[in-house]
Amino acid sequence: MAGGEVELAQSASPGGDTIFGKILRKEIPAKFVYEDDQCVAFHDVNPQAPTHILVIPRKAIPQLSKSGDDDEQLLGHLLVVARKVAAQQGLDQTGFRLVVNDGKNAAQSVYHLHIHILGGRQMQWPPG
Ligand code: TR5
Repeated sequence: MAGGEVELAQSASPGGDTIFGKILRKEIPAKFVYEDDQCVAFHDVNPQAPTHILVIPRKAIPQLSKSGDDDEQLLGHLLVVARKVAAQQGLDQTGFRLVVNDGKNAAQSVYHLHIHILGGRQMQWPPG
């Protein structure tokens, strides 16, 4: 099955083949603020707010809609880490926004699941 082969290829190359895979494998540098056995968090290279950090799983899930029910613990863990990182950055005092872009209409540009943590300024709603 083609989908299965893609999954196998991704697990054969830890972190997958995206730019985030290279960051996970420390092949290119990033400003890490958090690491554990399931995920890492680092500063976005093109920040859209005074604080803009990405939380990404070590598992190469391309996007939220491609995650499985068996990823439930990992997905919850990413949110817990986002909460901890936001607090570490002092954003729990003022508020912050979490964003997960999924697919073309959401303008996802890197197909390795990531949660954006944005803070340090007043956000607007609705998002563009
Ligand atoms: O649009 P989506 O939700 O896919 O977000 C992808 C995010 O990855 C954007 O906010 C980019 O600015 C960010 N990005 C892209 C690169 C990159 C990065 N953040 C940190 N370091 C990066 N490197 C080294 N290279 C990138 N191409």
